[in-house]
Amino acid sequence: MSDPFAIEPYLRSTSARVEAGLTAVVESRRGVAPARLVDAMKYALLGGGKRLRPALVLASCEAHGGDVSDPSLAMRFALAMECIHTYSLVHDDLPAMDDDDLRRGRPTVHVAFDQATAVLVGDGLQSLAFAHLLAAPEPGPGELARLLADNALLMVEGQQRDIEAEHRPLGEAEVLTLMRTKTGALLAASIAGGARCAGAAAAAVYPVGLKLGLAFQIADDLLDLTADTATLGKRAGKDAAAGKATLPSLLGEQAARARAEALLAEALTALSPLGPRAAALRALARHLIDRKK
Ligand code: GRG
Repeated sequence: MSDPFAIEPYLRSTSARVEAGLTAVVESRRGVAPARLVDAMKYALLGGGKRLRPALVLASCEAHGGDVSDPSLAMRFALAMECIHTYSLVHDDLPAMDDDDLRRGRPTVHVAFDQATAVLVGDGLQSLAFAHLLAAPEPGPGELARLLADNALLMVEGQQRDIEAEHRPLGEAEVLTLMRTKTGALLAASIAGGARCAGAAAAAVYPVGLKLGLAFQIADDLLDLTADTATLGKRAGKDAAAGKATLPSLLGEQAARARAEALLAEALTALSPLGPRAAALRALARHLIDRKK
């Protein structure tokens, strides 16, 4: 049975709220920090991006019966999460890493500004994420900050695995570890953190988030093979050209797609006891692998 929840309007409305919040977070440095850095952080944070991680935070909090209003702890965590994710994209695009000139349909930060500024934008966004989260008046930001820090660290470790994989072939188990850390960690932390904001145990939800994180990365690897640069807003076909080990390259496209579907089905089964208030989370979970960009 298909879920009747309309995911596109939900994403449009959460994105609008998240973008207003991100604007306020970065503008809080206006007049304090050098204007060029504030402008570059704002350029990185706004003007594109699907905002899937903040949407997962909010949908997971809602699914567990929590408050997702604009001044809530969940929104604070969602904004911190998007700052961390954006920092990782800015650094990943640098010439020393993936050397990309296009991101979210626009020139990357080091192209629009310069490399030193892009390094500082990433560093600044990371600090801003924790400063914003830890300024919460509600109890509990410390635990969420720990969750965010642990998973941001896993992401960095995953990035190192990815770099090392350019020089040697990986087996399936190693590819899965790479995917779990580089990509899965932040998605899992989004779902676990959202649940925590509602008073649920983050550890109970994290494994479901990891399944969805893996499914998301498989979908991303398939899109890299099948979608075009204009649709993706980033250069398509780069992973295959670089000979990167991905699940589609190891198993073939069909088997990889089937794996993503199986992971989604397992996650949806785990979420089913949450009932109707998890409709947005379930629809988002499906969207992670059905998306076209
Ligand atoms: C440089 C510390 C450091 C980490 C980099 C996120 C990352 C780790 C690298 C980006 C390259 C990549 C393909 C990562 C896998 C995760 C992923 C698909 C990120 C893109 O996420 P989306 O599609 O992006 O949610 P938007 O732009 O929509 O926010």
